[in-house]
Amino acid sequence: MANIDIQLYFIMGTENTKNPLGVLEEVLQEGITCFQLREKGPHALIGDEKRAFAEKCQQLCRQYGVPFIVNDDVELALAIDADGVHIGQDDESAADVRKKMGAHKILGVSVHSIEEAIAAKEAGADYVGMGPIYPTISKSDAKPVAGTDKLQEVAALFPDLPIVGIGGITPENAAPVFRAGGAGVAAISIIASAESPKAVVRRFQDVIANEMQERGILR
Ligand code: TZP
Ligand code: MG
Repeated sequence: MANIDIQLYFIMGTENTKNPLGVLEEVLQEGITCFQLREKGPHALIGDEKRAFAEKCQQLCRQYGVPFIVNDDVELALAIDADGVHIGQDDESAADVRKKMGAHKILGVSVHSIEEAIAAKEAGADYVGMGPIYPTISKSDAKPVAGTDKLQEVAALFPDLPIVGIGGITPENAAPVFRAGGAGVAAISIIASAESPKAVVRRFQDVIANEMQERGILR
C-alpha cells in the first residue's frame, strides 16, 4: 500500500486542452498534489504516441515530486514505471491490477456504493474516487449525479480510506466534499479549460486551507 496525497488531484488528457503539457507544468508549479493521465475520447492518442505523451507528463510530475497515475492502462503504467493506476468498475478487477502492479504502486478505484468501496478496499486500493458529485461534461458515460451523501456514508464507515470526490467540482462547490469526509477533490475541465489554470488551482488551495483550518489540520 502506498501513501498518497489526493487533496488537489488534477486529471487530464490531450482532449481536455490545447496545450496539455503547458497546463500540466503550470499547475504542478502551483501545487497540485496528484496527477492522472486520462487519455480518452475520439481523438485520444494511442500506442507509441500515447506512451511518448505519458512519458512527458511523467517527467514533469517527477520534476515537481507529484505522483503520476495512469487511468485504465495497466500495461502502459507498468511499461513506463508510473507511480500508479486508476481503474473503474468496468475495467480489469482491482485485485488483478494490484497483483500486476505489485504492493508498492498506487491503486485508485472508482466506486459508487458501500459494497464497491468494501471490495476496492479488500482488493488493496490506496484510495477510492466517488462521483459524479455534480453534473459533468467531461465523462460521457458518467453515472447519475450523486452529491456528497454516498461519499459521506463511505467516509463514516471507513475513516482510514482516502476518498476523492470527482465530477463538476469547482473552487466554489468543493467545500462540501471535504465536509462530507473527502480527503480531496479531483477536477478536469475547470482547470484544463481555464484561461488561467494556476488561478483556479490557487482558488482551490484557498478553499482547502480554509477547510483544513476548520478541522484543526495544519499543512
Ligand atoms: N468520473 C466521474 S465524473 C468524471 C470522471 C472521470 C469527470 C470529471 O471531470 P470534470 O470536468 O472535473 O467534471
Ligand atoms: Mg476506466
